[in-house]
Amino acid sequence: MRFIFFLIVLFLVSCQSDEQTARTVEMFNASGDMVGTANLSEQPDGVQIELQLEGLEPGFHGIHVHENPVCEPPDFTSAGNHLNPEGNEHGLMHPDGSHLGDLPNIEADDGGLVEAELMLATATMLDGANSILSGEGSSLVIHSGQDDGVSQPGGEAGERIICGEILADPDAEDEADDTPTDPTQFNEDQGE
Ligand SMILES: [Cu+2]
Repeated sequence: MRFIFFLIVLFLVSCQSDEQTARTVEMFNASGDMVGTANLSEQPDGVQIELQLEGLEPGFHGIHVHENPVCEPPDFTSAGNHLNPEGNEHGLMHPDGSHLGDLPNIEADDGGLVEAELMLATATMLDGANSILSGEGSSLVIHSGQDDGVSQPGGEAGERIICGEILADPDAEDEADDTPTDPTQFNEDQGE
């Protein structure tokens, strides 16, 4: 019994240290509310994304990995363009496509819920030119409308409504949060 307990602990510890190949990303809407999660894990043929979301308009929504790990509501333009290290055209149905960050549309049910399992083909978490954690990282962005799979530059998928930061170093941000507020900075913020 004690040995089994030891195995379980070992398993949990090894999961935690595996941050570079598996990761949970928190997803936020334009009001700053957390509306779900995306579990990322590296597989032989790409990065798998297990998505659970609530509060969407029923129907299809475009979803892409964007190039900056910065989700500033309400418009999330801070996320930048689609992740596209190879300089391709946008769209999974485009003959000269696609962007590394292109994904198939997701569908929200009548209750606004999404439960989907997607594959970001040929991407890796950490290694090589197709890494989604290269530089500072990237972001996962969901749009108000459906991606048509061919229009440039973004499939006419409409506004960005949900965003999650895929940070290269998530611990760095935690440390920043723990730092006491700099009173000088506070004064500067007040002056704006
Ligand atoms: Cu997008």
